[in-house]
Amino acid sequence: MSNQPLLRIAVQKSGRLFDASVALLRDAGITLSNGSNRLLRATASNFPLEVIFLRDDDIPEYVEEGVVDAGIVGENVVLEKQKNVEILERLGFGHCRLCLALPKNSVYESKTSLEGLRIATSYPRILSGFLGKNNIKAELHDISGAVEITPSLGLADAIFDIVSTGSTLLANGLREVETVLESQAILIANHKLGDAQRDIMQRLLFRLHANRNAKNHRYILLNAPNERIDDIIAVLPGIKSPTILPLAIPGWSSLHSVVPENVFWDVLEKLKAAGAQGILVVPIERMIV
Ligand code: PRT
Ligand code: ZN
Repeated sequence: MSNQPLLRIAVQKSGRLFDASVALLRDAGITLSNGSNRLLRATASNFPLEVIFLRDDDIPEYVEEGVVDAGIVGENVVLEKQKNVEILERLGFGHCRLCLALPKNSVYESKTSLEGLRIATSYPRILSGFLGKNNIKAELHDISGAVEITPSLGLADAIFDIVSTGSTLLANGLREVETVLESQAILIANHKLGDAQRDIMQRLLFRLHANRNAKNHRYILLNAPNERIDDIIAVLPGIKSPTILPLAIPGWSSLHSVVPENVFWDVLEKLKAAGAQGILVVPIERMIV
């Protein structure tokens, strides 16, 4: 290897975030070619990046200490570890929430119902913060796994744990009573990145933003009689203004525009009502705004 500067990024070695983290880099045009130590690290062949595979619990500390420059990890882990790292980006995968749950037949009226309970969790710091903020005193049991079964074993009255679909709670006869934190995978970085690493990070972020914008938008093409163009433009929330091209048939035009994904069904209905015909909606590969 040359001694060209590299950005070292930590990714979960195996587990729920692994596939999406690797896909995020791949979609940013980064090809990972595994070196000799293939289980621990991989270097990119076409971008100055080295990926170090770690347990997610270790990532915040490694980033804080500068062993790696950056990391992809759940926000829940970053907040629990209380490491001093910079949060650069929410990545849109690994969504979950940290919730308090009680046996389904127990009484729960408000947060004060938690007073004096034994609560089992792997997230004692986040839980203490929540209880402290609400002036609730409870007995915390710090448990590293299988938190959901502790109430049925008589070890706890409540749990504080990660929930995604809620089926694990249901299977253990528990019900969610409070959501304390909404979490997703985030990109974190060391506070004191060198100039070269910061530049590489900017290039990576540029690519991630181009992909995210593309995913959040659709390209719309439609035909319309010229006299309807003003009405149609009025319902198009385009990035700037739509492109208008004449059709071979006199008096008709083709309009092209970019529409946010979350509103495009509404926009389609309005376009049709405004006289648009032959509407095409296509995905966008990359989008730089
Ligand atoms: O080995 P390593 O330490 O790296 O991994 P890990 O076992 O600590 O973590 P892992 O791979 O389970 O999760 C990594 C991250 O994924 C978490 O820190 C969260 O940010 C995120 N995430 C998203 C989840 C879930 N969804 C999730 N559902 N983490 C855990 N769960 C658990 C949940 O606690 C429950 O026990 O999955 C189970 C199923 O959830 P339900 O609600 O869908 O039934
Ligand atoms: Zn872990």
